Amino acid sequence: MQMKELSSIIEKIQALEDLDLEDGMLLMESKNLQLTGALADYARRKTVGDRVMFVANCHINYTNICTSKCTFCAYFRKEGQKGAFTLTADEIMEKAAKAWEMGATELHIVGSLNPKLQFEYYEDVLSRLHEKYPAMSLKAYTAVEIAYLAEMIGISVKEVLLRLKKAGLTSLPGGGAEIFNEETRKKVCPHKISGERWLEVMGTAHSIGIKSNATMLYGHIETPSDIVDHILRIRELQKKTCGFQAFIPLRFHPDNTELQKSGIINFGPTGFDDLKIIAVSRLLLNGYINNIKAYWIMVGEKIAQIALHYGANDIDGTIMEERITHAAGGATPEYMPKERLIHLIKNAGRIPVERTTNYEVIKEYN
Ligand code: V47
Repeated sequence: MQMKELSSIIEKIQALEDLDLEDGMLLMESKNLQLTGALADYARRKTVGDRVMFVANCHINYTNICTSKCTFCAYFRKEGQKGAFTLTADEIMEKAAKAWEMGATELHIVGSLNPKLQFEYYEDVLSRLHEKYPAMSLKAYTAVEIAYLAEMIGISVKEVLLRLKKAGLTSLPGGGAEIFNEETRKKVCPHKISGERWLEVMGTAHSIGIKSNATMLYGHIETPSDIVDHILRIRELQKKTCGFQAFIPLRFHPDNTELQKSGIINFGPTGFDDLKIIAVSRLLLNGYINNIKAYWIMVGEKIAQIALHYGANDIDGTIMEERITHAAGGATPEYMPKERLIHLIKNAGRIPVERTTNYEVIKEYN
């Protein structure tokens, strides 16, 4: 596809008009990555300028015992299986103490659907953390975990969220969205809540003042139209709630997953795919969700840096510990010191800005 074929899109982007499904498909099918990237870079500059955000954060995965058994996941274990674990609240406090010492301002706490854990555990973890470290934000529990808790104890999603907010919850991470298309979702996560339900939980969170992120898992069996559809459904909800703070495309890692073991998928996405998805995300969401994250843990340091010229304006953070990608063959380190994040951003010609979870500026590194 040459420049001429993208010309209708160029005009729309210049006029700051919304791109639709057809425009998204044109972009997805184009092999003109440089032009797509240049358009996304233009859109990024128009809305957020040259600042690139990062956060001093620490991921804590509290359990890997899960009933969901998603075919793209290498992280989960069955109860009693080798490698299964659940952290106690004390163990989580120890990890938080280390993160605090290392300068973290955010804890990203995500687990799985573990039937042995009572609701009090989730509340207790947040309230103990919040009491001891009130200055650290608690970005915890995906929409999938929230829906699971509501069902488990028979109360509404809103009540679950209100109780967790009271205990210290700051915001929700964007995990569990995977891919919304019903047919594809049935194959990659048949036991997980539907895409509609995921969006409903997020809408409820936004309605009571809890911001969240949104993600999309790409590079498995989804089609280009699944990608465009997924992003546009997120944009639709954002038009109503304005509650999403960032969009994070998650690069599928195939090692040790059912999708790979069954021979359905042999390879993960290429560098071309990674940059294309970042650019398309920026172009479809621009003006609605203005923070597009290049998650270095999944795309790698080099692509994450280059993605800053393809529409991304956020590079996530220091992370410190990561299990989900690494269980599936992720080869990046688990920790990136702040100084290195700053170096990567500056070296790409951008202005590093340390942010809070809710995108307030902590410090600009000029
Ligand atoms: O929901 C699972 C994905 C997600 C694999 O909100 C996999 O700031 C790749 O949501 N290959 C969890 N991905 C991670 C996540 C996240 C990460 C960083 C920042 C934020 C944020 C959210 O990881 C899961 C699932 O979509 N995942 N298995 C895999 N094999």
